[in-house]
Amino acid sequence: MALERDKHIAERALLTMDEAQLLDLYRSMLLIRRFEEKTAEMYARGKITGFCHLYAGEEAVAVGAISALYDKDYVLSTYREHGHCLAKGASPRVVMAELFGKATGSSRGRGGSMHLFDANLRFMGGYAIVGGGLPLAAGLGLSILYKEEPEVVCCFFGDGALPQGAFHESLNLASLWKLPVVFICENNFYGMGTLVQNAICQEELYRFAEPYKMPGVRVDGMDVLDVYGAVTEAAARAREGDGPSLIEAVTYRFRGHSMSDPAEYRSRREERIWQERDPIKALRRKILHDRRASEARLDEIDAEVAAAIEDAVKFAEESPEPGLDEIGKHVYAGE
Ligand SMILES: Cc1ncc(C[n+]2csc(CCOP(=O)(O)OP(=O)(O)O)c2C)c(N)n1
Ligand SMILES: [Mg+2]
Repeated sequence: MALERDKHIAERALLTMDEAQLLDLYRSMLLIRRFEEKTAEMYARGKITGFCHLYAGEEAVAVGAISALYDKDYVLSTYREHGHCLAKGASPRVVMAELFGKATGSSRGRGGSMHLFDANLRFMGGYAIVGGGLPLAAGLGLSILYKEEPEVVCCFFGDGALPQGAFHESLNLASLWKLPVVFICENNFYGMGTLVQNAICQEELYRFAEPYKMPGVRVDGMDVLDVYGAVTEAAARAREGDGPSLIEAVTYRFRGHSMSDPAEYRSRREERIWQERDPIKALRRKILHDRRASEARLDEIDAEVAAAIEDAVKFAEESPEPGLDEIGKHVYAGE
């Protein structure tokens, strides 16, 4: 199975996109960044409690991938899923309300940060168990085959999921049954404080595709167009009945593993190097350099996004807590 890929895929994506599409990518990444910054602030103020993992720095992966899908396609993610849920179209209001534990949240305040879910948007969670989404993605893929529908499942997981049995079992079945799944590994170099090379025998993670007889590619996870190009190809392949793919997106989380992690296992220099590759600033530079939109238009989007985040916090603050009489409801399906 070929592991090489067209190096010009991102440039082609840039050329084929119109201004509106490029600005949508910019808006969507910026919305996630501002959302995560506000989440950190609200956490520090005690408005949000419990486990909370931020996605800042990795926005190009969720936005590039999900922009390459149709609305009816399915997305699964991990506990670091605020960005994927927003990129799939969830309202920042509903996501912020969920983080606040309010009744207006996407899981009616029962799930919190790690358990966002929206069946209408086909955002199928939010899983706290490392590797937990992969078997579910394979199951969804099988249900699509049974129903003879044209949809695709896009499953995001971290580098930390690769040593899990669930990863290998899911890729094996997905390949054997030619399931329409795009597996996207967000390689941010760390699983909590452990470096990839201290945990996994094969550092080139995309090479795990080879034994499972599916295409495997490594993309620049700080370049939204590179991710978009690779997922467009993989989703088309899945939709045509040619089975799954594995995409390794190399990226970096700008903050610690969770809100309680000061990230002392990595150097400030390393963090600076990656911050210089900020995916949002990179797209902004590209748009301006190629004169695809004016600085004033981009600033307008910045202001729109800032207003949407303020509105989301206000909504979450003013929303009611779930009532005590409802404590046993919505725990199981159909209740
Ligand atoms: C099965 C399982 N083992 C261990 C944990 C504890 N744990 C939570 S996050 C994490 C690290 C996972 O890292 P990675 O998959 O690279 O994702 P990232 O946090 O980098 O996005 C671990 C070990 C868990 N949640 N589930
Ligand atoms: Mg990781």
